[in-house]
Amino acid sequence: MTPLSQVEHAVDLRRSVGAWHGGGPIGFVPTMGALHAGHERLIEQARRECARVVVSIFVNPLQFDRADDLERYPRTIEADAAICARLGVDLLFLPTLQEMYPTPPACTVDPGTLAEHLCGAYRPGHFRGVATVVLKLLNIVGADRAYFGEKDAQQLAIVRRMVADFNVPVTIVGVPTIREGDGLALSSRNVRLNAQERLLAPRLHQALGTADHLIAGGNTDADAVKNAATRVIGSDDLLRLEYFEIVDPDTLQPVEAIAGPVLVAGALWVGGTRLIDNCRSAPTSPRH
Ligand code: PAJ
Repeated sequence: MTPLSQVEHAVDLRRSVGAWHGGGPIGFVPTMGALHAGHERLIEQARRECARVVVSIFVNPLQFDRADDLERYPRTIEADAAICARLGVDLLFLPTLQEMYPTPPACTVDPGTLAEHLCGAYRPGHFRGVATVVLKLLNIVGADRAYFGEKDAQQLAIVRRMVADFNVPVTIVGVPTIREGDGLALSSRNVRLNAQERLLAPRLHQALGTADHLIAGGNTDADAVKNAATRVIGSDDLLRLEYFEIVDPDTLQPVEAIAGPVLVAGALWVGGTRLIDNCRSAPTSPRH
């Protein structure tokens, strides 16, 4: 196993990665740190499929629509580096704010209608920030394969489309969501949940399960499915459902009559923490 190297500057990263070209596929896992088993799953898959693996950690201010969320975002660099070393990552890219944005960018990536619904409707500018930083990172790293979690389904769909629209020479690999035993999707923000909130947090996953069951069972009326599924969340002073939508998995536009595969996605506030989750469903998919 090659020891984990850390670089801060894009020019150093390019030099290291440049020396690897021709020696097998280079894998890239972009993250914002506070690594957990979900990130580990991405890194492990990259490790299996690629000769070299680069992980980046950069808490991207451009994608935070709330200053308090950026401020409170967990930062655990030493533990993250230890995880990367354990998983056999070759290179850890830790750019500073100055490195990524020496000046505020004049050109940014507009994800268009892909950001109209789901999280995009509630987080203005968020996906512009995500797409912009991902394009920069993909250009800096020059990997053959880049790994993204299905947990952030809108992000994954936007990255896939951006890479196609801009002819970025990289294969985007989607990786299934890693969950706690009770179904809660792992997230760096879960550490903010107190004991009472933690008990309520799996409700979103339960609602998605109900939607999946109804769709698999042949229910084609999206409104009826949404109504039945969101009832599962129930009412509690600590819970506020931000959205629960059924959309086309590629265009991310709302679907009214379910005739094929769909993406069911929701955002639930549990106390002061916003959780997101989703599932892919299809009328023919096996029942749960
Ligand atoms: P971050 O939230 O750190 O997530 C990094 C990657 O890990 C993303 O592709 C995300 O979908 C994936 N991930 C997070 N939780 C997961 C889980 N429970 N199971 C599987 N994969 C999971 O997403 C970002 O960072 C940023 O937006 C980024 C792409 C790095 C751009 O700044």
